[in-house]
Order: sequence, then structure tokens, then C-alpha cells
Amino acid sequence: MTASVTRQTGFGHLTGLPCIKLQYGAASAVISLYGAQVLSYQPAEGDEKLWLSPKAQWHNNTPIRGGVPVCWPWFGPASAVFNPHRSALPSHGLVRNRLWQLSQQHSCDNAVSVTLAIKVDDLPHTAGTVLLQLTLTLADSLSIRLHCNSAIPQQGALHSYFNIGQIDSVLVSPLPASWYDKVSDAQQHDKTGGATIGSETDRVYSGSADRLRLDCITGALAIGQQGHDASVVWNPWQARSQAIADLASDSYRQFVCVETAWLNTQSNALNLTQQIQAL
Ligand code: TA6
Repeated sequence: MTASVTRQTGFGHLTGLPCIKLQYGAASAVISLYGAQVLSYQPAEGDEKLWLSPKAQWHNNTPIRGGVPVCWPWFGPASAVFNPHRSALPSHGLVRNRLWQLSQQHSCDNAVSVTLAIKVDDLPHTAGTVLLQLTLTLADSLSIRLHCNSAIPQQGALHSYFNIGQIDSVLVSPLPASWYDKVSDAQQHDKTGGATIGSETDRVYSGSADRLRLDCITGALAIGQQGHDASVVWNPWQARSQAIADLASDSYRQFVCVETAWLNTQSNALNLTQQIQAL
């Protein structure tokens, strides 16, 4: 199979953005060095599985809205563990709006892969410098692995935005019968074993399975997960979509986030993988 790794400048309307394109036969993926954010995954030419907001930006320290943002070392607002000085810290950690470096690349008959790395020396809760790496491997699926060998308090999430065509066609399954619902700030239950989206949805499913399935009008995907302790399903729905500057008012109809997360805050190394495969 023909495999290649090439640098490109700009992606879609994100002009000037430094990116790397991986090609493996008819499959391709594009990752931005800004945020180590996967922006595109096409298992076959033109069949885009990820969603990128038409209003996404990468200037002025803005994290890119869409693709697969990397949340690290905290998820959502920084809890007290990560914020000993009670500073104003960004949501979802520190690395979504920083430039990473290409540190390794490899192509062979079976796959093509790149590793991006970033050294972070300004963690509010830990002294010293910590190396964080993201390895992207493209073959008959796309595997995204976030790893950090330092045993420090760290959370992580691969906050994937999936291109679902039509929001009322979405089913994410199998999911645990109980979840923490951020919208109602309460634990919720149902026995259907899956999530459909018909209103604002922000659910944290602890102990989710190693393999989820996303059904939607653009085709089914298998979402493999390893090293996680939770999965998050998010859609802002109409009112929140209108309130988020880098979403268009109807954007909520076009994506669902299915996120692979490690949310434990005890000291640990991190080795989190999400694998996306068209079915
Ligand atoms: O993963 C869901 C979530 O944490 C939501 O609560 C929502 O705010 C979303 O992520 C987007 O966060 P962001 O910081 O990218 O606006």
C-alpha cells in the first residue's frame, strides 16, 4: 500500500495552519501542529468522518473547534488538584492552543504513523518539565494515542467531533445505564444502553466499554478505546450553539462529540487511545 507523510500549510479555511498529512492507500488523515489536533480522517477519499466548525479559528490562542482536540492535564474546568493557586485557568487544560513538534514518523506496508510531542514546564500543580506525546497511526482505521510517562496528577481526553450528517440519526452504544449528567448536574439512569440526541446533552459515562459504536446517516463507526475510565457524549443543542462564538447557530445538527477520557485525578502515567474505524 502506498504510504506517505507530508507537511502542508493551511487546512480548509484555517489558512497558515502548520499541518501534517498522512496517506495510506485511499485513506488520509490531517493533523495540526497547533494543539496536535486531528482535523480530518477520510477512510476513503471524500468520506469525512470528523467535523470541523466553519467558524473554527486558530489565531489569538483560540483552540480549534472540531476534529479531535486534546484535553490535558485537566478535563473541563481545572479542579482544585490542578489549580492550587486558584488562578484563571483555561477549560480542558493547556495544550489545545500550543504548537507541538513532529518528533517521529514511520511508514511501512502495514501503516503510516507520526508522533507529535510537547514539553510543558508551566503546570500549575507540578514542578519541572513534562513530556506529552500524541501518536497517530493510519491503516484500515485511525488510532490516536495520547501518552505521558510522568506519574503526576493528570486527566486526559480525546474530545472527538464526529461528522454525523443529521443529529436525529445518531445512536451511540453500548453505554452504561447510569451517567453523570452535566446539564442537570445529577446522576441519571436509563436502561436503553445507548444515547440518542434530542436536546442539550453533556454526559459522563464512567466505566464505558472498550468498543463503542456510532450509528448515523453518514455510516456507522466503531470507536475503540483503551486506557480510559470514562466516555463523554456532548452536543450543545441550539441555544448553547448560538452562545459559542466559534459555532454557527445550526452547527449542533452536524456533529456529536464522543470522547475517550481518563478522569481519575490521582498521580498516574497516561496512555489513552481512541481508534476510529468505518464499519
Ligand atoms: O466534553 C464536553 C465539554 O466538557 C462540555 O461541557 C462543553 O463545554 C465542551 O466540552 C466544549 O468545551 P470547550 O472548552 O471546547 O468550549
